[in-house]
Order: sequence, then structure tokens, then C-alpha cells
Amino acid sequence: MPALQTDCDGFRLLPGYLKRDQQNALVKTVLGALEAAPLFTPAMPRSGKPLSVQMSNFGPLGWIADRTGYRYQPHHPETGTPWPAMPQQLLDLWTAVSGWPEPPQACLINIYGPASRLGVHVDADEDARDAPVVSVSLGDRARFRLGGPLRNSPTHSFILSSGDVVVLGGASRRFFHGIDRIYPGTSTLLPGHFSPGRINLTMRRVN
Ligand code: MD6
Ligand code: FE
Repeated sequence: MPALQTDCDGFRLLPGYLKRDQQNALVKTVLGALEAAPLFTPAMPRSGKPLSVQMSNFGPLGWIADRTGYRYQPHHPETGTPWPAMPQQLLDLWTAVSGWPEPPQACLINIYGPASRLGVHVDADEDARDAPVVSVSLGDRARFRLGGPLRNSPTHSFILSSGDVVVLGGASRRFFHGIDRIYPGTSTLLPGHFSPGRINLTMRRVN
């Protein structure tokens, strides 16, 4: 267990939970998955405005955002093939930190460039909203903003570094949150094509 852990409303930050060799292994797994399930650029419903992150997924279900809305589906939106299987390393992480008896059904892969951000949102497209969401950060640092149950709840921000794990459980499962910015050049983990940049993996139960 890491020395430092905060727990407030079911929110937990586990700094440096994954060691460097575990981070390297996970990056290798992600890069392999992207060969089979290439990155796509999600779009805002209705407007079709592209998000600044690129995405793919692991697991039986994957999260998609396009002009018609947000949803989970079992196949890649462009290739039509099933998502790559959930890696054992992520299943083990989920078992170790989630406290949830069933395995994750979806793992969203978010890829950030140096100027990417992720607007404030609630993870709300899952029917299984009592199960926690577990995320892993790889690569450059980012400023994560966590609010409360209302869009105008007070917020706190903190830095997520490579290897950090975040758990949104309990009440915090429905809290607003987002990524304000990343800090390019603050990690040497990712290979050239993804550096400067950041990868975030978010595991969820869907139904
Ligand atoms: C990110 N994370 O860290 C975005 N959602 O890039 C999320 O949106 C998130 O880290 C739910 C639970 C944990 C998370
Ligand atoms: Fe989220």
C-alpha cells in the first residue's frame, strides 16, 4: 500500500500505486491494443465538436461519444470489431483496489496530447452506478479537478502523476470532475509518438 492515501466521500487517491516496471508493462499492453483497436476522436453529442482527447477501449464494452450521443457498445465504431480483452494487469488492479466483487466491463483509454483537456463531467452513462470507477494515470502529470454532486459544488484540484490510481467510490462516484490541463515533459514513460502526453485508463462496471 502507498504511504499516502486520501479518502473522502469514497474518493481515493493512491499515489505511485504502480511501480515503473508495472507502468511500462501497461504501456506496452495499451500500445498493443491500439494496433487492434485504433484511436478514434470522440465528438460532442449534437454539435459534433471533437474532444481534444483520443480514445479506445478494452473489455466487453467500450464507451463511445459521437453526434448521436454517449453510449457503451461491444465493437469499435470504425473497424466494427470487438474491443481487445481486458488485460490481466487491470483485472488484478481492480480486484486489489475497487472492493467490488464483479470484474470491470469496460476500460476507456484516454490519450492526451500536450494541449488536451477533459471538461468537467460526471461518469453517468452506466446503469451500474454503485460500482466504483478506478483510473490509472500514465505519462505526463495532469491537474485533476474534483467537485461535488452539483455542477457548482466547490472544487479541489490536485496533480495526478504517472502510476497514480484514483478510485471514485461511494458518493464521489457521482461527483463532477475533469482534467484542467497536462504538464508536458514531466514524465519519461511514454514513447515518442505519445510524448509529450498522457494516458488515462478508466475501468467501470456498466450494467
Ligand atoms: C483522466 N479521468 O484522468 C480523466 N472518471 O484523464 C476521469 O474522468 C475519471 O479518473 C472517473 C473516475 C476516475 C477518473
Ligand atoms: Fe470521468
